[in-house]
Amino acid sequence: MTVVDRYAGSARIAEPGEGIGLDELALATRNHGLPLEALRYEVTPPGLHYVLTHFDIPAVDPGSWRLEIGGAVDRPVTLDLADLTARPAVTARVLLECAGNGRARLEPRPVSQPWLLEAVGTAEWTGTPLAPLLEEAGLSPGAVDVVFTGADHGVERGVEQDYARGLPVAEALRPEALLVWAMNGQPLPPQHGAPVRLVIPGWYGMAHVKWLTRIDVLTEPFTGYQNATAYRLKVDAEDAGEPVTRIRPRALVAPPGWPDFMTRERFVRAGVVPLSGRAWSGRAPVTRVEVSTDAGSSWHEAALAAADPAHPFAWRAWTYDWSASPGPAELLVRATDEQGAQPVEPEWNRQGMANNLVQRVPVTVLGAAVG
Ligand SMILES: Nc1nc2c(c(=O)[nH]1)N[C@H]1C(S)=C(S)[C@@H](COP(=O)(O)O)O[C@H]1N2
Ligand SMILES: [Mo]
Repeated sequence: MTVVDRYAGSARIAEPGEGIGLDELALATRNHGLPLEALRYEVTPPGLHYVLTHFDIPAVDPGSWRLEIGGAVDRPVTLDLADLTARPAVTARVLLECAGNGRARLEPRPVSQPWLLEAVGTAEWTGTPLAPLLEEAGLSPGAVDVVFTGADHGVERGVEQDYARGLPVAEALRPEALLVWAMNGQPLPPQHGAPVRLVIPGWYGMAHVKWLTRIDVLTEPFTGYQNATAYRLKVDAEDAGEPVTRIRPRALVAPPGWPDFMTRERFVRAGVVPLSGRAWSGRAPVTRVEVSTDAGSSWHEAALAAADPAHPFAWRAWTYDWSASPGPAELLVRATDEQGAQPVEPEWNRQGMANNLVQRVPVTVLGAAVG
C-alpha cells in the first residue's frame, strides 16, 4: 500500500460561505439519494434506494467470485456463490443510512459527499446468517475484530487501500448479521454490492461492506483506514475521536404538496394537509415523532405506527393532519428514541458524521383554489 502525497492530510473544511465545488458535485451525481417522496413506500423500490461508493463500482464476475474466511480461525474457508446460497436463507427488512447524511447542512461544511437528508433507504435483504459460518471456521478464543474487505480499491486522503471495515466480534456474531445476495427479491445490483455484501442492522452504512471478498478474524483491534482515520466523531484533526457506530434517531416527512422545479420550495392548498413520513433509530427503539408547523415554536404528537416485531430494523410510518392556513409556514419533524431526541442545533464534527439535525421544510400555503 502506498501513500499518494498530493491527497494526504485531513479532510478539508469549506471556507465560510463557500459553495459546493465541482468535485463535490461529481460525488453527488455518482452517489444519489432517496427522492424524499419515496418515503411513501414501506420498502424502497429498486433504483430509489440511496447509493454511496467511495471508489469505483467493481464489475465482479459471480461465476469466479470467491469468499475467503481466514485470519484467527481453526479452519479457513473458501466459498463460491453456489456454496453460500445453498445455506439457510433469511430475508430481513433493514434500513440503511449513510453516516454522512446531513453533512451539507453543517456550518462550516466538511468537504465530502454533500448529503442533505436523503442518504437513506429500506430494503428486503436476503442472505445467510454470518455467525454459523464464523463458528464453522472456528473463531480463535482471542478474537477481537472481524474485518470485511470489498473488491473495490482506491486512494482516500493519500492512503491506497481496498475498502475494508472491522466490526467488534460480538457484533459479527449477532444473529441479525447477514451475508446478503438479494435485495427486494432480485440479485444484488452492482451498485449495492453484487454478488455479496454484509448487512449489519442498526449500524450506519459504512459497516455494510459491499462486493465482499474476504472476512478476516483478528486478535487485536483493526487499524485500517476506514476504522482508524475515517468514520470518527472529532472536532480537532489531532483527536483520535470516537468511532461512528449505530444510527442516531431521525424522522423525515415526505414533502407535502408540489414543488417549484428549481428551488424545490413546496406549495399546498389551505385546509387539512395529511403529512406522512418515516422515523428510525439504529441504537434504540423510537418512542415518538413530533411535528411543528410553525418553525419550531410549538410541537404536536404525530401518530406513530406500532413497532412491528417482524421488522425491528426497518423504519416506522408516522402521520399527522395539518390544518394549514394561507401564508408561509415551516414544517419541522423530530424523532425521539429511548436515548433521546434529535437535536434542533447540529453537533459539528470535522468529517460531518451522524448529523441528525431536525428536518425543516418551508411550505407556502395558497388560498383555496377558485372553482
Ligand atoms: N466495499 C464497499 N462497501 C461499502 C462502501 C464502499 O465504498 N465500498 N460504502 C459504504 C458506505 S459509506 C455506505 S453508506 C453504504 C451504502 O450502501 P448502498 O450503496 O447499498 O446504499 O455502503 C458501504 N459499503
Ligand atoms: Mo456512508
